[in-house]
Amino acid sequence: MPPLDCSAVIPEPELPPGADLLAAGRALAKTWTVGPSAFLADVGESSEAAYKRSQMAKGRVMRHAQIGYRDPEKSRRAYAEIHERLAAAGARVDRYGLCLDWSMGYPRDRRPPELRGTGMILDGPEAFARLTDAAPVAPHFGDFVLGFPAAIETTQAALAAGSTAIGNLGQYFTFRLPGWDDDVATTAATVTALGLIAGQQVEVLVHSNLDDGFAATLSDLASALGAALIEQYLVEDLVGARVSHCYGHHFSEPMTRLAFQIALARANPTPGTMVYGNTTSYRGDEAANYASLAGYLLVDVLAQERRPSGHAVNPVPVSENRRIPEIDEIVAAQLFADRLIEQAGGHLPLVDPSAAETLADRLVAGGERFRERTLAGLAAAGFAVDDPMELMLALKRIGARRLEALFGPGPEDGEGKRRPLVPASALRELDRLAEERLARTGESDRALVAAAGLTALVATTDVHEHGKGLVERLFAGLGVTALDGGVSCDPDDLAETARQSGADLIALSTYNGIALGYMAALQRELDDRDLAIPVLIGGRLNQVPEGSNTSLPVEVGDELEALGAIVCPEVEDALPVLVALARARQPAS
Ligand code: B12
Repeated sequence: MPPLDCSAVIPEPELPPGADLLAAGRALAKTWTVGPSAFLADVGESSEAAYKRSQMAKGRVMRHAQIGYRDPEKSRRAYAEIHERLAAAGARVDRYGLCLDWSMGYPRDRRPPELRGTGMILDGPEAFARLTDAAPVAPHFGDFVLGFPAAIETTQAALAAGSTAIGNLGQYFTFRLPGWDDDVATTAATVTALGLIAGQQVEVLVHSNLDDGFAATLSDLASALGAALIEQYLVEDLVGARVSHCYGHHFSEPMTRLAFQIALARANPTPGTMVYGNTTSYRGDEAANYASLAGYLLVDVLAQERRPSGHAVNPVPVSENRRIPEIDEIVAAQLFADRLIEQAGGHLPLVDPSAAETLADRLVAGGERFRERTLAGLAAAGFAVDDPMELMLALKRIGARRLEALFGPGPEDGEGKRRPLVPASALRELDRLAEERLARTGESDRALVAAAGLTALVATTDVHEHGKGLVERLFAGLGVTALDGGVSCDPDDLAETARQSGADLIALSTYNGIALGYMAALQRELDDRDLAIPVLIGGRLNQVPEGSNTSLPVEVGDELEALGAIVCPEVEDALPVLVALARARQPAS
């Protein structure tokens, strides 16, 4: 791993100073303050953090639900209806994670209409307030606010609508908006918005979903905890606000899930926003997904009963691996959670937490080591680690994998990698899936493909990169060279890399409900370059139709095929294409 070169990472002769951006944000706090909300009025608290502390003291397990439909009226209906139906059944949802569409990340006057995804689009502060007014549930604007070019305007609207938990710092580090390359503007907007939050008269939590950020791609859970500690240094020491962490999507093993909760609560005593559902375990039909739901939720409930950390538990609806869940499905999952919490009562004495406590010790020690080594290593390489603007930009540009290779807490293995102190389950799961799928392929096909020396360009249209990781693992097992076409790659860049690399095929993974528009643009770019190579496409191949009155996405596989793509519902569906390419390469005899 080459040492860090500060001028290569930040070649700009000058960056806007972090102190000036924070001051500008604090100045905005004179006019943009936390507005009234149905939630704060109902619970009689000044902030969600204060409410969380009071519920923790009572030992009550709080609940989170995620909502956000393309149609703002449907989102408003969901806000009211879920609360009302649960209240009628004697249950309560404490907070809503409000899922803005990714196109809301662009400044309002530069939002590209063709890039509208599956999420909610709110047109200005009044629309934010109309939504949060609909029921006494804490509004958490957790996605596509902090970390994006529009961070200042969306933070202003979220505060005015009474939100006192705003995120998502994790997304800053890993998400990229299509066609937007100005990461200096994104960082400056985010630091200013952080100043605006720090300048509030009431406590506003800076939310960060670790799984949206570096944690999804780090191989060591101790590094993931270290990433939380680096964010804590950034938000608390440099900005003067409080950071509140969420984790959970990728935490499939009960032991590490519990250990991480213990470790995080020790490292950061600020109440957590929510513990996310273990959504990566949702692979089957709804009945199978109910087993996954019960499995992770029981761990989360017991964790909160043992040692409340403020995280609301999140019963994710069982349809979520197919598409955004309907209102009925959210209500069903919440009612399931309500009964599970009731039934969890007698379980605690059955649990011996000593192994999880020991693992938590290792996570905290490793996490602290990662933070110390990263900050010291960056400072030694010449980065101004006391300037939030420069520190954030440096971390984002260097990226999780390189930071872990350079400063990770585990010992080096002699081949440029580190042995994880506590291996992350998500990456091991991909290894297992690839082995299982490889075992299903026929011996003769494998031999044919391996002999052909094929090269594939593998890329994603958005942040989801596990599909890409699986394709790369499968291709490695089949003897196909997988070139890295990048994550969140624009169609013109992908076509150009295909031309320059001479790849035999493109393997594209996409999840954000923009597959059709992306494929059409990619095809145009390939045509412009006279490239006629197969494009294999997999992931979540759906889109919200224009003018849809349900806001739910529909499958677009047939339309993708009409555009010339080879649709692959499963990763092994790539095999016939590889076999055909290999046959075409054989001598005519
Ligand atoms: C993990 C995950 C994430 C992680 C991604 C981490 C990472 N670095 O990769 C995080 C937490 C960051 C994330 C973020 C978001 N996510 Co997400 N995420 C998922 C989740 C849980 C799993 C997807 C996954 O990785 N599966 C693992 C792969 C290996 O398995 P698979 O998907 O079944 O793929 C199979 C095939 O499709 C095939 N395959 C896949 N790709 C390819 C490519 C080729 C060439 C081939 C041959 C085959 C192939 O291989 C697999 C096995 O056969 C799904 C829900 C679910 N349970 O599926 C939601 C989901 C995909 N996410 C979704 C959304 C909306 C988002 C967000 C917009 C949410 C938000 N508001 O922040 C953001 C995305 C922001 C952005 N900028 O893009 C939606 C998509 C909605 C839709 N299209 O209908 C889903 C379906 C959840 C939902 N119901 O809301 N997410």
